Amino acid sequence: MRVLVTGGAGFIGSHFVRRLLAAGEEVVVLDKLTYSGNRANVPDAVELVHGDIAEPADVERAAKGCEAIVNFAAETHVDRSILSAEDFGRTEFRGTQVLLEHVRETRQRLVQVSTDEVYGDLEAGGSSKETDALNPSSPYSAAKAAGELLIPAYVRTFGVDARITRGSNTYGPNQYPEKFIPLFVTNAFDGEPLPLYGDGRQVRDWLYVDDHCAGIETVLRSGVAGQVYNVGGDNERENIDVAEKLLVLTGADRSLLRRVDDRPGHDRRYSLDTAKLRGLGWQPRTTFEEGLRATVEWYSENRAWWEPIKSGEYREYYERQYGARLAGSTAV
Ligand code: NAD
Ligand code: TDX
Repeated sequence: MRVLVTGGAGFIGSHFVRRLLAAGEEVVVLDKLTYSGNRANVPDAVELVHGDIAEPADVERAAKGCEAIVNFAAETHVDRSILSAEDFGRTEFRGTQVLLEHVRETRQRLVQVSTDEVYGDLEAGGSSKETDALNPSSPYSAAKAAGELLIPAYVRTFGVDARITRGSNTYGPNQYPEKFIPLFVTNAFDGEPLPLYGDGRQVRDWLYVDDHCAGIETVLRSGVAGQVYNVGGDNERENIDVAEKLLVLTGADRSLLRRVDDRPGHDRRYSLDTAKLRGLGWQPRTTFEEGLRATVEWYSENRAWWEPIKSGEYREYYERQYGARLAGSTAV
């Protein structure tokens, strides 16, 4: 099979590319190389088309000869969507529509990589099922939901073969250091503060990147057109618990952990019911302990990957996001 992986120079997309190559498939990457896209994530043997999923000509050029498209391309950070949401709407809604118009013509299979955040947050107890209503609460998750809603419409109206995955919080090597785990790990290595939002009792369901990719591959190969599949780690943790584990694994001093002002609209808890995907033979295989250890080890051994990232544009973002927060921070 020849597969177009859009957003394949990012975190999860690049792991998916390597997974398909290992399975003997042919891969093409289409990526806009935004701040989080990184050529170094794409294996040399893979053709990288520098372009935008919201541009029909770029999609047509990259998708030529492919049987399927797996769409990872997105603006992916909730905090950035709160600072400025413009690119989120364009890539997610316009970009997904361009991909759908393309497969409407070519009849290629499309897998849309979405997120557990489209369900909105849940009280303690209970998990989101694929049939639950979408109730997003951040500009990021609202954009993801808006793009996703086009999928069933094109399936019903034009009979395209499109499927949706909704993954939970993913972690592992190559994740851009704006997200919680790589931010805390790299800051701990540099002796910089670890900014914990609010009371730190928010719950995320952590999923190792290989397990997320295995779930997407299962949906690509064995899923049913028009269907949605949750991909969760069955691994719900409070942020404070994850932060404490990272302090131990990095050997950092506890005094680095700082309580800062909360994220506006901060979702309290996500939880996924994964029975449907498990019914196709998938299950998460990496324990949180193994996955976190491997992740911390990777960041420790690959400073050359993340040190250049933490300068320039990143520093500007960091100052906007954390400058005032850290100035007013308190001990945890
Ligand atoms: P990432 O930010 O590391 O990668 C996103 C990639 O998309 C980058 O390479 C970027 O250059 C590219 N991109 C952005 N806009 C584009 C455009 N218009 N055209 C082409 N390429 C574009 O993000 P990630 O964490 O790897 O997330 C990948 C996908 O998985 C996203 O759709 C995200 O919503 C979803 N997801 C992520 C998580 C998570 O915890 N990281 C969980 C569930 C779902
Ligand atoms: O500095 C921080 N301090 C902090 O306490 C950061 C960056 C985060 N947090 C908290 C906020 C969340 O409760 O940690 C938790 C995880 O935060 P993020 O890594 O920003 O992830 P989240 O907002 O949960 O969204 C992620 O999971 C779903 C991804 O970024 C999305 O792309 C994905 O769809």
